[in-house]
Amino acid sequence: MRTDTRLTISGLRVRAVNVPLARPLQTSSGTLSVAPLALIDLHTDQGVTGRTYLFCYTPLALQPVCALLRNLDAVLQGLRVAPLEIDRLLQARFRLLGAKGVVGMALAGIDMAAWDALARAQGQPLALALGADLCEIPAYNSCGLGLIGADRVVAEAEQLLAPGFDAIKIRLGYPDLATDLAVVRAVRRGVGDSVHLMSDYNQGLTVAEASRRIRALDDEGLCWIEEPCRADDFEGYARLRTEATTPIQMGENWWGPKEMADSLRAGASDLGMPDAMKIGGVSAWLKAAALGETAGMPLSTHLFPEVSVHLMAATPTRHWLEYVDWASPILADPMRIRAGKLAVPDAPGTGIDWDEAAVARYLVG
Ligand code: SMN
Ligand code: MG
Repeated sequence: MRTDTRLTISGLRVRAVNVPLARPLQTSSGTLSVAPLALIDLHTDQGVTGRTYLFCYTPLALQPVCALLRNLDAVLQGLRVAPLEIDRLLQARFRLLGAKGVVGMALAGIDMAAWDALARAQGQPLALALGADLCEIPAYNSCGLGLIGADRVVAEAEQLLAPGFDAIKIRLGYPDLATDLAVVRAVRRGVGDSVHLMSDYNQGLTVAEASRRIRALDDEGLCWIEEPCRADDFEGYARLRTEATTPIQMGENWWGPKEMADSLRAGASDLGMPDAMKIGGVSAWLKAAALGETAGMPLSTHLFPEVSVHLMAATPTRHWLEYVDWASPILADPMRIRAGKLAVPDAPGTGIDWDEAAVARYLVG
């Protein structure tokens, strides 16, 4: 007997939550104390529901993202759950406005929810539905080590390693290079040589200042230096790359595979870390993974560990998964870390289901 798993969209449910961060994060480009999340439930006539969340960075953007998603409800009703076709249609619909920013976020959310629904309808984890297999992905803990100063970083580094991680990310971009160096050296002395240390400037420096600091940090054994300066200055990055041997990492601000391709063509970075949302969802991630493969570039993930772990399983040049627990309080089954790795969950779809009591607690619209 053939089981028909074709799905038709019956509607979107969109909710806004501000989830407090267990550990507020100060970066060189602003402090994060809540995770403003747009929760999407994509309902189908067949009773299957696809789910995802969007990370809106600031509560100021949360309601606009939700409002746009709600406007798209009427556009989506009755369409087949065919993410590539939905994307084609919505890209055309937003051609005149452009599909970055709030629009790009909404489109990525619809794509991720649609892929979740497709995988659930097959009773398979998303990784399997993409043709990849269940596996374990090495992860670094990114839940802390904001700009808290050299006297506090060692204790926090130890807390971040405690669940079994062997890799953590340090935020840099203190007022002076001496403090950046003092922080990195304090963490290294505190945690030992075997721990992988990533670092992230969150676009805080000019190219000239980045050049000075990157050269000074070159002997500290960092896995990478991330976003030293403005993320769209590919030429500046290409220059910086030649000035030190520590790999330069960027990608969380690539809006779509086209910007990633431009960045690769400019030779802007050694490593790439597309963001599942800004790159455009699951469909676009697969294109980004193909670009990474053809360029021989190791790819890591940015935020969204729940969907990203499936995407990494389907990424030929997979490198590190960024672990953050920011959505965990509202998830029925938050991700579990085993010996510093995250396993692709066995549940159908991405494995995202809401803890409705927690959602009700943090609901703001
Ligand atoms: C980051 C991303 C989003 C919010 C705060 C900090 C950071 C990272 O750039 O890569 O984790
Ligand atoms: Mg970053």
